[in-house]
Amino acid sequence: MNAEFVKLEFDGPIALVTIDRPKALNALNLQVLAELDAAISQVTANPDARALILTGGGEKAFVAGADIGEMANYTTTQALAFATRGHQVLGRLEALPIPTIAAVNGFALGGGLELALACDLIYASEKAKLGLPEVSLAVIPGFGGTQRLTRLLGRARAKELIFTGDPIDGAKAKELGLVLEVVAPDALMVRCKEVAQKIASRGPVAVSQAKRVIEAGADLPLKDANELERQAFGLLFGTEDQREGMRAFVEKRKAAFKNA
Ligand code: DAK
Repeated sequence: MNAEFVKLEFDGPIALVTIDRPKALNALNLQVLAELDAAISQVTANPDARALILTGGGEKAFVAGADIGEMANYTTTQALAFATRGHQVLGRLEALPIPTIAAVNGFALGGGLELALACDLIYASEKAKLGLPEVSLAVIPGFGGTQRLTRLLGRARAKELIFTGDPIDGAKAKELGLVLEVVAPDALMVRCKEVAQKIASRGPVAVSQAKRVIEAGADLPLKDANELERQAFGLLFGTEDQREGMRAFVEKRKAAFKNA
């Protein structure tokens, strides 16, 4: 991939995306968003990808936010266009049919935390600092942070983080349920790859249907959400992988799934 700030590598079934602009602590400008968008397209086009890990390049940051220098002189129209672009790209990341994991290896502030929030699972290093400090700059989160954080933590906790703008460390983020685990910096990628590999070993159609019904069901009344689950459960019995998974169990061997 010919990109300056976003690297994409495939390690077997795992897509590893690195926002790599360490001189600006991986801040998101329009170019980074465009390159991230292109990386998402490449992952979408790879039928062998089963999980995606997103992290930040360099030693200090996951992503320290939207690029403040680029935004500083935006007009209202430009700000709206920037927010539209951010929502579009993060929305595409969120809508990937494979699970996505944010490996938060340092600062995840503003747009950086919003990017992590668009992933399915968040793991953090002991060096991580997470927050939505936008009100310190007299703006509000513009890439979905007010909504995704509120859905994840509830209104009061999201309001405290957003109104104060104070960053929190990994331990506090874990206590709140924002991150799943906090591990030593050296162990972060190992842990994320372990989780990704495990997910990749499961029935791919089932994993992606599980993601779909969890996401789509979250915005529906329980009765309608359960109906989504019921339909997906039934449809999975029309897949080759369901036959293989259950036959392998009965035959006491490892299943060989085909994503079919
Ligand atoms: N943007 C641009 N450059 C950044 C940056 C950012 N968000 N964060 C850091 N950098 C740059 C610094 O300017 C510095 O560049 P040089 O001076 O070396 O050229 C370099 O990265 C290293 O940063 P520091 O020297 O500051 O490093 P420290 O270790 O001292 O401090 C820090 C690290 C993360 C505490 C500090 O850099 C910091 O406070 N950064 C800003 C964090 C922040 O406020 N993040 C939120 C950004 S606002 C919207 C759309 C989107 C958004 C809002 C509205 N609409 C369109 C409505 C989203 C907003 C945000 O994300």
